[in-house]
Amino acid sequence: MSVVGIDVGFQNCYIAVARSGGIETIANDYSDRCTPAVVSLATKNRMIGNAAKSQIITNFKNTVHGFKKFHGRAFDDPIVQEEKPKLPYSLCKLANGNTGIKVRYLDEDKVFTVEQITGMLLTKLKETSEGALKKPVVDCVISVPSFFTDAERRSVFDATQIAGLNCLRLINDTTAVALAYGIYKQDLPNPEERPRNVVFVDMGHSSFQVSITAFNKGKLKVLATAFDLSLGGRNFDEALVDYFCEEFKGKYKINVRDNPRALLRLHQECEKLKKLMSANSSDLPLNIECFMNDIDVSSRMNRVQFEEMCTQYLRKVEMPLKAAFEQSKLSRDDIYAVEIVGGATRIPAIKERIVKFFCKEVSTTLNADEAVARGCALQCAILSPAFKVREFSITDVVPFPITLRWKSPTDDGLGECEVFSKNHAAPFSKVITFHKKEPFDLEAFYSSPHDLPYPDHRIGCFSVQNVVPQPDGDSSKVKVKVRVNVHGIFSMSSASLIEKQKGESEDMQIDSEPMVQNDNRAEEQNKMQVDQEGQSQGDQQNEDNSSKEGAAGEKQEPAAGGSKPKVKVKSIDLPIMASNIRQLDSDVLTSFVEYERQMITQDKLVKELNDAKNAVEEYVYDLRDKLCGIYEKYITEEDSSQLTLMLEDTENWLYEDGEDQPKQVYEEKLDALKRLGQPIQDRHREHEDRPRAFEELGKKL
Ligand code: ATP
Ligand code: K
Ligand code: MG
Repeated sequence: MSVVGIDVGFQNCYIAVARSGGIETIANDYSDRCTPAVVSLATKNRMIGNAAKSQIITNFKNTVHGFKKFHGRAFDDPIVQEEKPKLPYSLCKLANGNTGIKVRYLDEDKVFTVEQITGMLLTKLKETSEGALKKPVVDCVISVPSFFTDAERRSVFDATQIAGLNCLRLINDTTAVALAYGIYKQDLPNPEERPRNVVFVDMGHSSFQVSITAFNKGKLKVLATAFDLSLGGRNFDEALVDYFCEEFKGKYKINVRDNPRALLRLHQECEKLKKLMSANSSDLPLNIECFMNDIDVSSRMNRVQFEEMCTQYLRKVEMPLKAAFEQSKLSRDDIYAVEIVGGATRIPAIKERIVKFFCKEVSTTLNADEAVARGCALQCAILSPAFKVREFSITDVVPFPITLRWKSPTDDGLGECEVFSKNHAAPFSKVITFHKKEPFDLEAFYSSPHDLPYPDHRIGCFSVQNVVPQPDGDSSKVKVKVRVNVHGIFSMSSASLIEKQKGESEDMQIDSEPMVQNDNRAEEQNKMQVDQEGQSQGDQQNEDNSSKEGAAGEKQEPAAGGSKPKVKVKSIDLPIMASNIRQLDSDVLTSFVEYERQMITQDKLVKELNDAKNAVEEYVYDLRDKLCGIYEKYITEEDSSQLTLMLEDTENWLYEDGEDQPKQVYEEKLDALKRLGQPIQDRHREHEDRPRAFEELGKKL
């Protein structure tokens, strides 16, 4: 079983794996630990990651980046509409209202969903992990922003399935960081002592997240989270881009915004400049040759100027810090450390704002780029039965409160109740008891739409079916189990009807008010989950178990009043029909899985073809070099010039008729060349080996 953690960032992805030596981040085929979140579609294949990043300017219409915010969002969603004009590629509205990404692929117009694009990215990350671990990778833990709602989480989860991954947990970015921080700490306070409270601040390319977490030996508990989902490193790039666009309008009479390629180049240069300014407070140059209309442009910028033009963004840093701090109900003295991660926290002015708010120096003990991925891998190791890690329990929070509303067709007992309050512990299950005579609907939604960074507060509708009255005509007791699962997704895991047994009626509570209970069994599971004894605690498994338990039919239940003898009750499992849940339909998902496989095969074929072609080219260059070098003595001058001519012909052919041939043609070409080259190589080797053989013979004698 593989142990892999993946940080899927808006701009940068990192992979960490568990190997015998511990958790380490791994490099991709470009020897880079960072894989850009970019997918480029082309006429013959796809390029993903570093290869795709180099296509951002040359193939801008078909190179997709900055798509993380489209997860779970409709085309008309304000966030999608806000992103749209900034993108060099096109979006469209899908039949179901979702966001489609329009590109040209294999010489056809194609529309991909965001799940498919993230699926492609995950395919690449999966392959990179497989390359490092030298075995298939399926199980993994993937990070999502703590503010992702159900729809967004479900969408990312669908993407993991398209890539053929088994995601054991979608973990919140800042919780992964907290785990990476805490698990190796030997000096955490004992469980009965006052916890160590640490603030984690993560500013990435697109968003800003804060969490406050309490640590004791062997456990962490998230106290509060806050965020600004429109504050990140890219705002600072954009500020520079705006500035230079304006400047160049006057200085060079060019309108950069009319030229997508120039604009993309300016973006890249501004990002570089921004990074340089983090380390350097002096005046720095910006030079771009042949920028547009054959004009070279140049300008200068310094940190003071930069900070001045970014005040509107710098001002926004404080708010989430304050929100998390207030929710945590801690005082500044209660805070042990403020740990910062994420690329954009390297901007000195951002650090200053954080220091100023907490009146405390910030700590950078974690690797700012890799901490999220490392935390994901640690969580995966904890969940994996194959891996031994220190026990460490994680209690996360529900970021947005969730309410259930119920109604049945004839019953006027319409009502609602908040089942999960803000910052309620998660994962967590609750059992709600209803008294009903007929099937009824439960509608789940986020309670406070104004605090929700999502335009629709509905989560889904769950119909509890097959509910019937008791034989005596009374209402039946129906127990419904609701859960915020390990991925932070709301689910209704089971419903059962408790059949009244003779003589028990007095004990039944027959009012229409439902009763909400924390599910003991679920808490037990929750504990098990947090206690992590090195067993697989995948949520799926928990839910499977609980439904099996439910299906056992008869079980002991204490009668109301406690002191009375236990009565036997019969519980009947009820089917639940879920609707209006924002996730891919299963047949659509299946077709996407299949299509992804086809595209993987296609990419592999193209790669093999390119490899075969490159092999011919390499052989030509190599042999030609050697003919005037080490092989010179082993071939007649006449044969050599004839062969050199042939090599030249082959080289020309590669650029002309041989440009685009089937793999077999290149293989045959290479074989033909080898038939001529091999005898020379053999003569050379024989000659080289001879003295060595004599030497060895000499040693033996
Ligand atoms: P998100 O968390 O929003 O999904 P991400 O995880 O891809 O995004 P990170 O990799 O944490 O983001 O950070 C990338 C951002 O950090 C970019 O805006 C990048 O320009 C910025 N950045 C990286 N290094 C520096 C630096 N030295 N100075 C300033 N900014 C930097
Ligand atoms: K990242
Ligand atoms: Mg990030």
